[in-house]
Amino acid sequence: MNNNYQSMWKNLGLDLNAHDALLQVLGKGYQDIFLAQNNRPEGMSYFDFVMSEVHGLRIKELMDEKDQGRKIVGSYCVFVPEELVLAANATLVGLCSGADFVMEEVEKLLPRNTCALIKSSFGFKLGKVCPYLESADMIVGENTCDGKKKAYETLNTLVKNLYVMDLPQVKSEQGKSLLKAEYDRFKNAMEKLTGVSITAESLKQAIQIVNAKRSAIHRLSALRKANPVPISGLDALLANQVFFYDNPARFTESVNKICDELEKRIEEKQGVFPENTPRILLSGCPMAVPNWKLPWIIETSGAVIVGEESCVGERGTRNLTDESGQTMDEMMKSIVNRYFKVDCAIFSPNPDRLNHISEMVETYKADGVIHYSLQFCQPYLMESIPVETALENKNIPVLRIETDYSMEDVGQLKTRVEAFVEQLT
Ligand code: BJ8
Repeated sequence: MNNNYQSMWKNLGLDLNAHDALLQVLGKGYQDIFLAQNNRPEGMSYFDFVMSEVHGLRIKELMDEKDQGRKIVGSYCVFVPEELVLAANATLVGLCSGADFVMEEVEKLLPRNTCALIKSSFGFKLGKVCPYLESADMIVGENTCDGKKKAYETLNTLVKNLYVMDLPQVKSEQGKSLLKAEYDRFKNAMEKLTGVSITAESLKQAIQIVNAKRSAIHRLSALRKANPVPISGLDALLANQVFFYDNPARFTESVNKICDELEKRIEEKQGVFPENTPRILLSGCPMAVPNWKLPWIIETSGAVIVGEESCVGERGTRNLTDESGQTMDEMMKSIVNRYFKVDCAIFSPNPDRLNHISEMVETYKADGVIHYSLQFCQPYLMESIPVETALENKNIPVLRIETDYSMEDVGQLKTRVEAFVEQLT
């Protein structure tokens, strides 16, 4: 990565040596996992570029935005509505992290049996290696699982700009009212942060921008129904991950460009893997960059991933916000309606998720489901059992995986995944 960024990283307070080490690992992982794939769509070169500059050019762009008075908001959850951030003339970036860092330091603040996603976010803060976190003018936490809820209390002692959003845990009318009240409070907080009043016009425009981004991802997902599949699950996951970092309009354009290419590939029956390769639906916890371990194992074990039932995937992008509202009240209501449908495992009960998994199996013609939970993630580990039962009742093969960010279990996971794939052929 360009040496010119060193002073920018230094000004952000990063630990340059540790950060260099992280970039090296990231670069090597990307090379071995993504660039080693065959038959990739040409359009993926855009995402290769984005990833090569994910701590460079993109951060420089954010810094330029800040110089022009725009605020940067960081978030750990898909419940933080990008529409309200954009309407207040700010930029939203994802902060979840997918790699272990300074674990000894992290475990002084968090119990060992905390999920890797939370620990990793702390590691990136304590190790001073995340330019997104350091450039954020506001960091939004949310009361979702117990791990996150309690971790934000500790994070609040490490950062000066944490805002915690309360979220419902039940899909009831009271639950919806709580979400509405919290989105109203967040709207006020955004206006206070930026000094910009959100108007019906700016909100409508923001809704359209975010809908366009989600629609592009819907288009990409739909193309994965084809046999042979025109894009690998790894590359599709990457697009879903970049969704959280990139400039929204540029992202939309780039994904649509890839879709044009994939449509041609489908016409020509050109796939990344041979026709009739076993098709896997991946379901469970979100996968943040650079957590590519399991998808890489699956796609080097004779199968292709055709969909992600995950917040970095279809759970996060499934629904669009109704664009017909004209007044602020109508639009706020549409936003609440849209987000209230997100079926995160923190909700109880959560039957929609089970239905969506079955629906996705049919839509993407999956031969089997791999359910992925991070170790110590109670919501998704608990739900993995009813998910397995429901799918097995429909004669859909399921493999339940529980893992973390370390590479220690790669051999063991590969053996289990290969045996599962074998059973699908
Ligand atoms: S809406 S899935 S992005 S909360 S893996 S930290 S659940 S113990 S990430 Fe999530 Fe929002 Fe829900 Fe989606 Fe807790 Fe589990 Fe860790 Fe998790």
